[in-house]
Amino acid sequence: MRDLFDDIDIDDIGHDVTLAPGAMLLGGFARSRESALITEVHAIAERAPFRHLITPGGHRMSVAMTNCGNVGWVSDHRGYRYDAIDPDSGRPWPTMPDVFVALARDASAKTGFMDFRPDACLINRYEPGAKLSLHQDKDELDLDAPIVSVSLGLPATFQFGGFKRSDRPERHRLRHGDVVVWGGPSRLAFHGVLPLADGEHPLLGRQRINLTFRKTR
Ligand code: MD6
Ligand code: FE
Repeated sequence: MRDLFDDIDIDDIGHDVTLAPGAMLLGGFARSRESALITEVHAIAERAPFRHLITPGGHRMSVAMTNCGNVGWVSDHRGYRYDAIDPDSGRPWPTMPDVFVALARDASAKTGFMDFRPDACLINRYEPGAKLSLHQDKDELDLDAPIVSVSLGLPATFQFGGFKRSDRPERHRLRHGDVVVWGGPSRLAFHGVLPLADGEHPLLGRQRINLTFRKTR
């Protein structure tokens, strides 16, 4: 029987790892911008607070979410969608900060996707125990654009699978400052995040923040 963590790459700290064709983990790529990123996350969360969305099936998500950009990802009993208005406030989502736009562009260019211009940034907040079940990101109209995913705070175990939910996913540790870029042949791969282990991060405390940048249309 396979041990729970036997396939985690523990040698990848600070290194770039190809996860699959079109998918790269850029180790520590966002580290040098950490304080500007965290300042902006706090400012966004003041205007559009983190909330636990309800899935169309009626479940409360353990991950709390907010957004910035022209549109934001929302879920309720009617389904998943991108909406220009924050349903909690009735106002547009906060503008995407320049430091976010530049990070998404720089990370995607390093992976070979030039001139990525996201119109949405979903911000996920994981507290100990929170998880994200295996899913595909397929609510975006433009599947030619990659997704850029930035990890801040506590480390998490990312599952990266195949194209069927039943394919056994690989596991990769995502640490503070790591960026995953994924597109092309990997764009519709299944992926998820295992329940967050408790811990204390010097900048963010007992939480992990994930930014995922998308071009939705
Ligand atoms: C997370 N990320 O890392 C959740 N989706 O907290 C995602 O769901 C994700 O990291 C598409 C591409 C990259 C990702
Ligand atoms: Fe996703």
